[in-house]
Amino acid sequence: MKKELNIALVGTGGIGQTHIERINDTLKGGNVVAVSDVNTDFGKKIADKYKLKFFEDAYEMIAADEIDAVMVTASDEHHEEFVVSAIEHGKYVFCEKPLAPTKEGAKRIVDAEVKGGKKLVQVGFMRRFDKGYLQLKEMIQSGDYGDPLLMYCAHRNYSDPAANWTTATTIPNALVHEMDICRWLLDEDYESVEVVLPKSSKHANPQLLDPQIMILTTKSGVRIDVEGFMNSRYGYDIQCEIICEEGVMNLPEPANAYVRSDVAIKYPIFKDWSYRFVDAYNIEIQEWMDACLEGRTIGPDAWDGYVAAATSDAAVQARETGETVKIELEPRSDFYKSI
Ligand code: ISE
Repeated sequence: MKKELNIALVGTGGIGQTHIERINDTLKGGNVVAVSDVNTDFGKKIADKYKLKFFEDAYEMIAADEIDAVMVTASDEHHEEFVVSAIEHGKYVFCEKPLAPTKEGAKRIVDAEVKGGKKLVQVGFMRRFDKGYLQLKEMIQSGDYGDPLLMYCAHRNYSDPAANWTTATTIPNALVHEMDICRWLLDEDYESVEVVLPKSSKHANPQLLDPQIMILTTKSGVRIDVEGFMNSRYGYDIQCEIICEEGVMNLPEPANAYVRSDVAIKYPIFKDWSYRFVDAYNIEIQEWMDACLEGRTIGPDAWDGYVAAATSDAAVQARETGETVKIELEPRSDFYKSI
């Protein structure tokens, strides 16, 4: 068995760079050795910064004999082409969320993987590796509190003018995390989705209605209210409350010391997701590399990416039409066994 993976990374923006740093400086079992970016000048700068080989042609990089595994951190609309290329070369591929911005794109990835006959894809739904969410899942599965009936979730970003949020990108880029994590926590698929648009914040840019409320209903009837607020103006804040028949559970706040001062008790919260979920990212990528070295996959797979994309498409349609939209999925192949 190989001891270290040579990893090629496509897309050298913010998340790509944090993955290069965590893999090359903190984690064990692999190194990012090569990168590619559609923006050649920028990609070359990043390659120089981290002393990596730069490929102008990402497909050539993915195909190269020296590359064992691929990481796709390109912009969402380019995920599909690189993930499919990795699959066609029989290489393990970690793709940041969303697997693809549409259901059709994600389905083409699923089809390519099934055709190749081997599971190779992991999707970057890092919350599944977060200690707090894992504790919630364990509590639900214990059955000690009865069945979950309702969930209240909030996904609040501080406010990042550079992120250029639009009403259309909030659902597939941000709320897609909620779609995946709630389905994983409850271990069941969704029946339908609605979206409600309350009064919009004056801090939202003109292309964004903010906040949005997405209401998911699972097959067994659990109702999940998700607030997506891209301009909270106070921090990056993720909330999850699960109302069960005999108890109510909450996602723990990240542990931060607090101070009594100035007639108040204060403790800091994170401003950005990369800090809030840093441990989850590290565990996720470490486990991905361990699994690749052992010739297997773990965590959210291409089917999970497809379900999230189908849910996200339905939510977009629900927002546009004001209707409750049924979430239709293709039949799941035995290739993908469980949620
Ligand atoms: C960002 O793209 C992410 O993926 C974060 O995990 C998410 O919480 C955030 O809202 C997005 O901006």
